[in-house]
Amino acid sequence: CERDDGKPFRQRLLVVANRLPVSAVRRGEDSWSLEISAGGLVSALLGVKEFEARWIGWAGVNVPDEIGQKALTKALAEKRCIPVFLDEEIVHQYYNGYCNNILWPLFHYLGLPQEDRLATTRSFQSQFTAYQKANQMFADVVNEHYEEGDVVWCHDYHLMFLPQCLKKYNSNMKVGWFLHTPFPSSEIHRTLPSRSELLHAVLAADLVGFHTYDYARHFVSACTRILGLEGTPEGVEYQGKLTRVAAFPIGIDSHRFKRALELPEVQKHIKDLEERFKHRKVMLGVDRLDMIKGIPQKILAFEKFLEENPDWREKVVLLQIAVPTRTDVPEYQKLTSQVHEIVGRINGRFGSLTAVPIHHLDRSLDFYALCALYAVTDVALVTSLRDGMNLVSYEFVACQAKKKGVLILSEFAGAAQSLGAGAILVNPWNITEVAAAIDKALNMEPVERQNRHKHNFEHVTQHTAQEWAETFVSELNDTVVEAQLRTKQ
Ligand code: ADQ
Repeated sequence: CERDDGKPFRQRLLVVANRLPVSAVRRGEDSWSLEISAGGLVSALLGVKEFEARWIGWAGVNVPDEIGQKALTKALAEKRCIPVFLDEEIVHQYYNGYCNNILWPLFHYLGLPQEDRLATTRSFQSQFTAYQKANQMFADVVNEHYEEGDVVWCHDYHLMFLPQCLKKYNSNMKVGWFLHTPFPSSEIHRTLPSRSELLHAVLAADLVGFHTYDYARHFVSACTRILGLEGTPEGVEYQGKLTRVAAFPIGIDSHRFKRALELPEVQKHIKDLEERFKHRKVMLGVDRLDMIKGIPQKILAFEKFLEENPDWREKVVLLQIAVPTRTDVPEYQKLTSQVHEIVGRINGRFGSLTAVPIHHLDRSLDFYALCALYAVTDVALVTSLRDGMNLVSYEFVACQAKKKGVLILSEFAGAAQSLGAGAILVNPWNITEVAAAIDKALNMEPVERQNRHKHNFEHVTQHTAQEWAETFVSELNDTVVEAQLRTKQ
């Protein structure tokens, strides 16, 4: 197998994530159409030239019949993807239940679901069992396709048991695990009934990675306090070996945004938007509609700003683009109505016959439209209550080479550690503080804007997604070699 430039690949890389980077739609008994869903992880790995990457994951559809499974496997193979087939019950218990109802809120400091605490506690054990079972199903598929020398990179909170399952099959497999969310303080992790099992399972990996040094430190503290293990600056001593624990901050493919902004169709889009909002400053929010993104808090802060600054009412607009996710979960449905209600109230209160202060869209935007929006924005508002990293803040900075707009960024997003010096950092729970930050951003002198932008732009263009992936995989290779040398000594 060869790379595009004709050189041989250094190694095979098996990327294991809950979802494959394609969505599958069934067109007939044995025919499928596939659509690539370009998320952050996909673009990160597309840029990795040294490794021949294969994806293993769930295709997001229930395929109960053998004919359908065979046809989908064949179609996916052309995209170097290998499916894990999960039935509806497993998806309900493992994905909707344990992953999204328990681990996701807990890792973002939102605790267990409030209204349904007792019901959740009762169903906890069956969801946890399904979680282990699903992880074993992923491990079976990885093991079936594994070849000696491959590197296996497991992703995210859905697959915390995977390193342990894989090492049981083959202790020589090179296994890394990376968490895309925060890892919370050990005091939060302690409340989880399966706290120890999850830590043991992750520690079976050779390398454990997080977006920030703080998350890595929380993980090591959880291992020392809950499991009584020895933590070192390098990681955790576990069963006679060192499990390396480190921070690997993700980035974006900034060139992709630069190239898009040069396209005539994107330039046209930019001109149209500039014409549409020519007498107003544009503020922008782009988020998945999720509790962790702090969308209601952001809008309330904007309301407070308008309340305190009547002169700005006709001169500023907030564009909030929110992609609906997990729409079948009642808590997410409630969040949607809450956001609609607040937006309606504020537009009724401060709008006029010719202009409304907030444009709220409940949908995803295509890549080019998103780039154009980033480019015309004066102030971006990222107010996550917690966020592993937050790539929207990076994407905004990448598209601001001309305008040099201001980023208001939550101190609880991982990105605050890398873009903190150029952004205005805020506590998203403090609406007065966020309103004051909006005021500061809209009135900022050009020289200060340029200096702040320069700092962030350098970071975003130098610490790319490709660098992130290559650093992780190289470190994983080195960790295994060092461990082998240590055992020989
Ligand atoms: P997410 O929670 O999905 O990712 P984020 O990092 O901001 O959050 O990435 C979202 C991606 O979706 C961005 O590429 C953005 O452009 C896109 N997107 C969001 N809203 C959109 C819209 N309305 N239309 C079109 N595209 C939209 C998780 C973690 C993060 C972590 C990433 C990567 O929660 O903290 O940064 O993984 O590790």
